[in-house]
Amino acid sequence: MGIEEKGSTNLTTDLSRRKFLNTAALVGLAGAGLSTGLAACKKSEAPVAAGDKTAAAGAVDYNKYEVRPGQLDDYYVMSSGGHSAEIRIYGLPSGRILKRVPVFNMDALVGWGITNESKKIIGTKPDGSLNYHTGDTHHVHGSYTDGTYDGKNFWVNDKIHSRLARIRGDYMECDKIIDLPNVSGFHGIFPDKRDPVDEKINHTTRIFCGMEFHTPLPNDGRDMNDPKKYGILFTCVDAASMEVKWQIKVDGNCDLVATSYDGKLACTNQYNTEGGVTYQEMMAAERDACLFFNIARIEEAVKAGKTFTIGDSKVPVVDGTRDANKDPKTALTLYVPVPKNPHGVNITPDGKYYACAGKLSPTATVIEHALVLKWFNGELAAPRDTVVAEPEIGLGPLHTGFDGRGNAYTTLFLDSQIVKWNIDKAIAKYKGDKTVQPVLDRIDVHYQPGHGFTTMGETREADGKFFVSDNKFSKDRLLPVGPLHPETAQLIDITGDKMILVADHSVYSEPHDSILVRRDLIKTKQICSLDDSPYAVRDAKDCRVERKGKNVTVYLTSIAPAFGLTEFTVKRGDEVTIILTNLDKVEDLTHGFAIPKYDINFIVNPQETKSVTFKADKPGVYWFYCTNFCHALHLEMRSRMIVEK
Ligand code: CUK
Ligand code: CUA
Ligand code: CA
Repeated sequence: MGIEEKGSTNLTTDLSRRKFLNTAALVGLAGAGLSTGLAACKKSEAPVAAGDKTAAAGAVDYNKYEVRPGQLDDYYVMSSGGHSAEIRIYGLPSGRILKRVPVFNMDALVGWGITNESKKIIGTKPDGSLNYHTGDTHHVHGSYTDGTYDGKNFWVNDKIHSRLARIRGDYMECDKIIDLPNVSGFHGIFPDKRDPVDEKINHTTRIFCGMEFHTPLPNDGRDMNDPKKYGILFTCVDAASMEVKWQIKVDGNCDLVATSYDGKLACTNQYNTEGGVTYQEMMAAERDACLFFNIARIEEAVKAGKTFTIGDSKVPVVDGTRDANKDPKTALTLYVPVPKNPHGVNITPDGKYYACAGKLSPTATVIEHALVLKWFNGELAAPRDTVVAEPEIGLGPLHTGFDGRGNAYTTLFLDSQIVKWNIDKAIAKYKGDKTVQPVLDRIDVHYQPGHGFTTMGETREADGKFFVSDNKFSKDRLLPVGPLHPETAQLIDITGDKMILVADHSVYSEPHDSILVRRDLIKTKQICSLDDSPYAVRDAKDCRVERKGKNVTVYLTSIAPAFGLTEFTVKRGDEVTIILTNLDKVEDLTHGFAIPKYDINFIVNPQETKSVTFKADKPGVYWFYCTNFCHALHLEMRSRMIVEK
């Protein structure tokens, strides 16, 4: 893969060609007049996005956004898959799907949930079956160094079973999954980012995890009919060891999570400060909260042993409830009131402000980072004094992205729009300047956007090129494929004053959140290492069958177009483990391995080792064969497993 220097993109290197196309296209249209030129087109020739006025004017040069054959995309999109429980990687601006990374789901291509290695990561019951077959991924975030992605790791939550998964950036594979103790509805997640200015450490060390659903603590049958006694925990996980370091018990609930650039604060929006159990109860208060965590103080409290534990868990827990944190000078937490059932909290790329979208209020609340620190120093009278703006932006605001030029882009679920607003203008208006208008532009999206994100927008290097709107409904935008429509991800050019809708991409159900990562920041490896596995079969001559009683181990290799054994024989009732190493070293020379009727199917990449264990309970001849087209003799790449009666 060609990695260009930082900041260099197809869009810039191809500027001259596109200028030419752009001008030519405009000249062509000018001859007939803009409007008649468009009207003369048949509908099939000029698909115009409903409600996209710029496109309707015929002024958009779509060629500009095309990724032509042989060209590479400028950005990786790391996207969650919701209840499909995976992560998807696609390219921008093309929208081409590049990979689906299985995480909490099973996947027959990779063999995720089938190989011993993946089962160990996912977790198994004593009988060897998977702990869980389902998951619900919402938020993918990357590891940071110096306030930007370093490409080393990615993390994603499982909302259903409250698990946290790590993806290694070189192979783009999940390498660790942990359970969060006593957590239900693990929703928001964010790695810390730590500026070298204030901290000796300048890379991600912790992952913060929010708990959305309040339950009895521990949830072992006590207090079930007394929701007032239910509790909520906010969890800190060590990024390197993936061990849970501490938890803090709080009032309300935790929805989305954000972290400051200086490593000092994490925060979460709360929609259920009421502690309600029905949606009506959860909507009772006019204001809920954005809750801030003073990380250094929490870690001091943990160190000082001001902790308790919950149930069987050994994780130290500190008290972050309102009553216990009334004195700002010692408080671990700050509850900033914000209207109403907020959804989404995001920090600006300059690290100065948090934008918390109102959801049931047509506002976004802007909270200043420096003022939160001042509150913790006892220098502010009230939590609301940290709020510096609360612009009205539209109906159903959910998530906000930033362009690095002082503008925010918020998804409006109810309005089906993206609204562009300026943070400084919002602050000036809040201070009393009646002449300023914070809202700069609006664009229709199709339809009901959930998350929206900008290129590099959650880093110091926000470049303000694209906004992607992940819409929850696509309705008429894509070919119908039965009752469940694909979702639309719409690509919006945000380089100018006006947002321009430039593409509709389809996305499998059901993405929630993505990060848009400049391609030079991701450095994958194409060849695995024999050292990755302690069981690697390092030479085709080492292929053999070893028996210890009923336990049989088959050592196997693959070199196109053959497996290292043309056959092996086991007996009915044996417990068989097959260890397969792909000795091919050529990039992209991946083999598959499938055994019919034994439900085994996985791939081995070059120099990779994987294993499976199963009971040989069906006598007969079974051709195990390569499932991944690898060679002119790919179909001939098959050998016999003979199971004797
Ligand atoms: S939540 Cu889905 S649209 Cu899980 Cu990030 Cu807001
Ligand atoms: Cu090996 Cu196909
Ligand atoms: Ca509420």
